[in-house]
Amino acid sequence: MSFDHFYYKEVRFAKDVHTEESINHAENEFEVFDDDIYNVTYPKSGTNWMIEILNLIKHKGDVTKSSAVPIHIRSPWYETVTSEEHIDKLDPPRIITSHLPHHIFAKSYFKSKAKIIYTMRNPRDVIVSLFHFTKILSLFTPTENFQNFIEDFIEGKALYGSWFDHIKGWMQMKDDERFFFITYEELLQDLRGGVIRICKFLGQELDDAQIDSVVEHSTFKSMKENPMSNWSQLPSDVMDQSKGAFMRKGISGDWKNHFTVAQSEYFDKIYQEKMKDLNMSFFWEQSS
Ligand code: PPS
Repeated sequence: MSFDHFYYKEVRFAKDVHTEESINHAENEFEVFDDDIYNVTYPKSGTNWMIEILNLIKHKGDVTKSSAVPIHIRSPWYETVTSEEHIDKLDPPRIITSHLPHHIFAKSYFKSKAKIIYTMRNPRDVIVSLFHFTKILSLFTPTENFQNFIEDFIEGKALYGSWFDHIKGWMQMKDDERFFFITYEELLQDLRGGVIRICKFLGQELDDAQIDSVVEHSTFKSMKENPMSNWSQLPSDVMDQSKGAFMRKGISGDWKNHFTVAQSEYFDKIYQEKMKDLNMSFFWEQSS
């Protein structure tokens, strides 16, 4: 997986999107407020979907903001070099996004009452989604070699490092009352149920019509058609969507169209080895 990168605490970051200073600031200097809400994910796991859901919940289903403000400005990735100006303009409660692993996350978070929503996705589908993403985002040098791509992913050479370490790191917080986790697949299966659970976690009381609106405007179709959510506002020299859409398929199991049987068996073996010390079972382990 080829992109101009540097390492910070053994995790790969992208030059230009991040700098040593921006990551150091995110880890050591960023001030977390008690009423903040953090949307944390490994890349390609449903980050934007959760931004849409959380912002719609915050505004009780009202779409004024989500149809006027680009998604990365509604909930900036706080570790990136360009986030500060957008974060400074957020109304409370701030909904802030991050792909940072647990060991680099804002130190001030751990002394705060702020909440985290952590969304996970079948890593095989994460690989496929990322593989296509590298073709449209200019910071990557795309490859056609899917086998190498899988190997790089397994070895933690992707942007933001190892998926396995990300999950295991954040799952240390699974019993913390400030931490809520959900999977992309659960949202696909029952979006309304997921929205209700998130509202409960956030202590947000929405009536049925407001919940309906959150659901309606956070479907794949609505987000794909919303220019403020489909990244079409970005110049094509940064993200070239003539080569493929950011809102690509939005399904579970597309990995079956990309992995050979041998690749699938190889990945399963590594997955079992790497995840064996985490005493949890995930949705995709039954369904894949
Ligand atoms: S990023 O670049 O890391 O922030 O990407 P991220 O948002 O985490 O993941 C992008 C994938 O999520 C899909 N997506 C959705 N699926 C279902 N419903 C909704 N509403 C939705 N919004 C985004 C998006 O299509 C990418 O997955 P793939 O498999 O590539 O389609």
